[in-house]
Amino acid sequence: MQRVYFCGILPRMANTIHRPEWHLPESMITLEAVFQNRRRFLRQLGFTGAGLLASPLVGCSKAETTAANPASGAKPVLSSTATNFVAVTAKGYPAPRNPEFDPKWTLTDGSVAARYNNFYEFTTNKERVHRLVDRFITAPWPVEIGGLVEKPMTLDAVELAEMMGLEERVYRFRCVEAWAMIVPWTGFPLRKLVEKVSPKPEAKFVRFETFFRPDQAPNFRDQNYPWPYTEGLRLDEAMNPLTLVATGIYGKPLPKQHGAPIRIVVPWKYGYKSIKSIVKIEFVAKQPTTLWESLAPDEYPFESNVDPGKPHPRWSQATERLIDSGDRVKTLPFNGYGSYVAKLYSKG
Ligand SMILES: Nc1nc2c(c(=O)[nH]1)N[C@H]1C(S)=C(S)[C@@H](COP(=O)(O)O)O[C@H]1N2
Ligand SMILES: [Mo]
Repeated sequence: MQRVYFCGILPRMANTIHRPEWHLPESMITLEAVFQNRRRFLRQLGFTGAGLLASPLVGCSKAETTAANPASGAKPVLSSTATNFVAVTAKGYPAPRNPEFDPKWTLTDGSVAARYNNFYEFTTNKERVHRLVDRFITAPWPVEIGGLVEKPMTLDAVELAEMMGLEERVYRFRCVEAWAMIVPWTGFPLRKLVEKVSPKPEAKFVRFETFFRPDQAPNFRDQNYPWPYTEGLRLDEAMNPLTLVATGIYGKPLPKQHGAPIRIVVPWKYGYKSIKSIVKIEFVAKQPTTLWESLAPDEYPFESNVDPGKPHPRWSQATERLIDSGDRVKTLPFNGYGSYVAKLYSKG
């Protein structure tokens, strides 16, 4: 048996043994390059004042401090990738927070979330993704929306965001590996986009596809997976008001490691359903094949709703670890979103 960190035993594709790679803590890496980058960027914008250089560019948005984590007030953080700098000029940011999704939960530290990512196109090592995204080009970014619809369209991710309008929502996020975070996403409900393209009556599922550019992300060549990464939802899941098309996080456009420039967020399902850096959205009649389901159907089935009572074949799903505090908390059915979605799965 051979193991991969997230997705474990891969019956058909397994030909590599993945071991964890331990890295120097971020604090031991020189910040000089980051500082120079930032200076160059601000100069391009015509800012030279020292005052500006002292302000944080990456929102480290702790909504509040807690007893468990008393030192978690807003603290300045230097960005680890040049990507984050795009944020300063982007239109529509920060977007107004939707009061329906403004819970009084403590947000995960944004700099921790930006350095702990699953993005297998780059590497299977969550702590290294943010350092491997430099060659990834995220603008321009045409998104093709088609299949069984009356009004197919192809437009740039930036135009799409402008057309749909942006809002912010704080959501819980639960990876199948039993880690979790609470983050503010910026985006718009997928439902709005579905209505714009008018699905035909035969359309029953939505299929999503990520970019496939071996010259821009190293793991396309290194890992023998059935690329590109694909995912899917039933049409009623896609239409649920919770399903978000995200273009930003922590009040800024998505950094590359979080799936720039456009991704899906499905908060009641395991994280792998929340597909990143989407190039294609297709309406189809049959349940589409997804990358993880094709690799290990028993472990990563199509539906994949968060369920503490249903263990993964190789580990319990009863609890989860918050990535910044390390606190272990109980996992909730549908990741706490049962009032929105349980009805989608009740028979009769
Ligand atoms: N294209 C693509 N999308 C992806 C993944 C991936 O490897 N490639 N990983 C998924 C998994 S397993 C998780 S947990 C989330 C992680 O999102 P984050 O890095 O923004 O926290 O992205 C999901 N979307
Ligand atoms: Mo995940």
